[in-house]
Amino acid sequence: MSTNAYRIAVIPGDGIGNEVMPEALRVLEVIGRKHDLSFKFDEFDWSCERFAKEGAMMPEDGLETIKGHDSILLGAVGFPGVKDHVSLWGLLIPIRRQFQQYLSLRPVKLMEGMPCPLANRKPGDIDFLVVRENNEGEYSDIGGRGNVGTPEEFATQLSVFTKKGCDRIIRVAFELARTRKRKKVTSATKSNGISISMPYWDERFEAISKEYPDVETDQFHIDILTAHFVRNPDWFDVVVGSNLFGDILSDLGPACTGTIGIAPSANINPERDYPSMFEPVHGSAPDIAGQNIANPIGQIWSAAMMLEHLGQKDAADEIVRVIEQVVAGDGPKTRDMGGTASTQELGAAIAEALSS
Ligand code: GGG
Repeated sequence: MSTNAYRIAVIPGDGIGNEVMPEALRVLEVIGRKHDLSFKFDEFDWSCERFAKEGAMMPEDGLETIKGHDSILLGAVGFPGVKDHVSLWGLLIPIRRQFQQYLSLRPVKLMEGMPCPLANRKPGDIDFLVVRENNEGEYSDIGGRGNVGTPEEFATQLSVFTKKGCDRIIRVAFELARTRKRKKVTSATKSNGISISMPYWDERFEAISKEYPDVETDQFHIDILTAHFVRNPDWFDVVVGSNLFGDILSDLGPACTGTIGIAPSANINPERDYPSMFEPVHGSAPDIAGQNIANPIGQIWSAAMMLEHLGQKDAADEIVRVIEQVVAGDGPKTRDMGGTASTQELGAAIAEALSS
């Protein structure tokens, strides 16, 4: 019996989630054998398919069922047939909120061997971390429709920016910047157009930044910030943003490094009162689902982030090192990386490189 035994709730979810998840589990088994870690994977079929059969993405006591697990590994959520807001608010968002996973970490790195769509960029030029607020902001269920069925029909939705919510995410961004070489935090804002919540965000950013005089800061409105991601990705170290801005930036960032297929994310409950959840940034990709051509690296790298959170940093670092080795080499590459390999061929190459 291993001294480090972990119970993992596995939710492959929808679409390509079902294809990339087995590759992450394969890699976890291999790294487990090397580092004396054992895993008990409890798999749950919570998904749009379940919604179609049972009328809900997960059972009523779903969160209670996984509350005691050490971590949650999630694939992707959403599929045609179920409205996107129904699937997201029926599974992913309740887990993030009930388990107080207010910190979303989304690393962005240009790797050797990856076809970069930006001209004249080389590995080292793009290496930053998007810190996304994960529990409030623009993602809210407060609002409604009025004057329905009349010419004055409207919809409203309230964004929520609490002092506690802003301060804790901004503070984590500064703490993380302190652990990095460049020690710089960029704030994503839009305080010219969004005239109440975003000036408040700026105010909290300024207040918290005073606690970290050793960390360089800057801030950009989200529109020009997206342009800078493309034109000047080397400017960034830690980028902190609200729920929506963080979501958008963490798709754009990896796209600038070649493919969103490799992008991992961690939904962290820093207090460890609840399990944290690890998922690739990408969604269920219905356009390619069922073809076994999805890139499994985002899911595998997410599993590595899970190991780091569980205190197994050496094992986590080894997985990331091997991913970089495989991407840089002549081995299999999936279509999004310019190759023709299947999901399983790339997953197997990573697992094999790890075991050798
Ligand atoms: N990997 C989970 C997934 O399916 N993400 C797609 C998505 O649209 N997520 C919404 C969000 O992160 O806010």
